[in-house]
Amino acid sequence: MTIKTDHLFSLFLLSISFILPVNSFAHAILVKSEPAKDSILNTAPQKIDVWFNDKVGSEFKALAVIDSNGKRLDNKDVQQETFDESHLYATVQPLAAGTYTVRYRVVSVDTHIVTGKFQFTVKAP
Ligand SMILES: [Cu+2]
Repeated sequence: MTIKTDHLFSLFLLSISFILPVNSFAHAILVKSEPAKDSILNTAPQKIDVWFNDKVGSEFKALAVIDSNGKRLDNKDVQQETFDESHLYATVQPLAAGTYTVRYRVVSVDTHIVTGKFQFTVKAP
């Protein structure tokens, strides 16, 4: 009985060892942004910054700011911070009051493409 249970347990450990490294090995996750997710701002931002939990690839990176009508208002100038490869930023055109969606796409160190979005709102003056 004990032997059988131990055997099952080692099989369990073995299967976990195949699953865990995939998730723990540098799959990029957005950890911070400016403006913050769902924030309400008195002043329109001129720049959008996003930070991931690990460095991301320099290729295929994308950052877009879209208004509620679907119009793109970033300057299509996404940059990666030289000394912090987990940090991307882009400048934006003057934003009127309204809610904006930020969309991002990056390549993780584990080669997985990660996409996501969040919103922020600029208050009417
Ligand atoms: Cu991954």
